[in-house]
Amino acid sequence: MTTPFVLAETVSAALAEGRPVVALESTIISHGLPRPRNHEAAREFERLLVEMGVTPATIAVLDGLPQIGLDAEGLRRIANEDLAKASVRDLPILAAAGASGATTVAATAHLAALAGIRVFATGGLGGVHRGASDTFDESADLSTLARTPVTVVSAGVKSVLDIAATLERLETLSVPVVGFRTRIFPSFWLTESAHELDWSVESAEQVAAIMLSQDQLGHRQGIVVANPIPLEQQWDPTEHDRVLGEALAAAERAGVRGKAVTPFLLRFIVDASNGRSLEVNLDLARNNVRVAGEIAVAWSSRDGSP
Ligand code: PSU
Ligand code: MN
Repeated sequence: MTTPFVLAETVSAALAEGRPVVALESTIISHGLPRPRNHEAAREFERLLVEMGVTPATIAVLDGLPQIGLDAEGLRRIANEDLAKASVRDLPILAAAGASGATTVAATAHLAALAGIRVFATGGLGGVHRGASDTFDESADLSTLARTPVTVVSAGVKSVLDIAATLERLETLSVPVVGFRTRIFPSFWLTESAHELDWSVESAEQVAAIMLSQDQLGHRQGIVVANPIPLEQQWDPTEHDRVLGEALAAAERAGVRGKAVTPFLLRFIVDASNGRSLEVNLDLARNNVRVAGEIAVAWSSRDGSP
């Protein structure tokens, strides 16, 4: 049987030789960041990894084929074409239609795991939306992590979501959540949320040890590594609260539903903050890429590595 995806040469060589690889998502590029900064960001995230000796694998579906690792033209396409936002359930539909899509955390993690990539960097994880008890709006990122053995480094979840409910769901789904050098769950643009974590790690090696132990225990879940933006880089909390309130009210007024909700809120917030939220978003994503790189290095040099 042929593989249902295309593995870039660089990625297949790194995987075959047991060298570190980090998966990167494309929805953040296509739907989470404005042009042209999104294209710069896509290239920068890859460059940061290469500088660490880690092979980047940006994932997207192009013309029906899931691509694990994009070339320069692929990065240009995800940044500049109006691609569908693709979660896990959309993958077979895009494949059958020969269509293209930017993959969410869920779809990226799924494809990464299929290719044997264990570490993934993103900005923020999807989660339970506010008002979910009425709308049932909970990101497939959560249910996917319950059955996908990929370690996702994020700055927590956006404060547009219901953070408490998101953490409860991760508990129910048996997805471990560890703070990276913190016991407080971050809230994306802000270093802290109001929520404490049970566990924290101090090093990438500790994360690799948890991954190994998960494998030995026969667990098939992913791991959420919550990596807060440093305090001096966070968004001003007062400004954050004001813009967040405006964004939620605007989404309500516009009646946005389904997968349009997250991109709507992100775009509104970038505009209403005069771009400040964008700079913070880029800073936290860079931090996550670096930590994911360290974890991938620790994972590839772990004891008992095949
Ligand atoms: N958080 C961000 N930027 C993003 C996303 C989340 O800060 O671009 C994207 C990710 O791709 C995530 C998706 O997987 O939004 C979640 O969308 P939904 O809530 O529709 O599942
Ligand atoms: Mn949703």
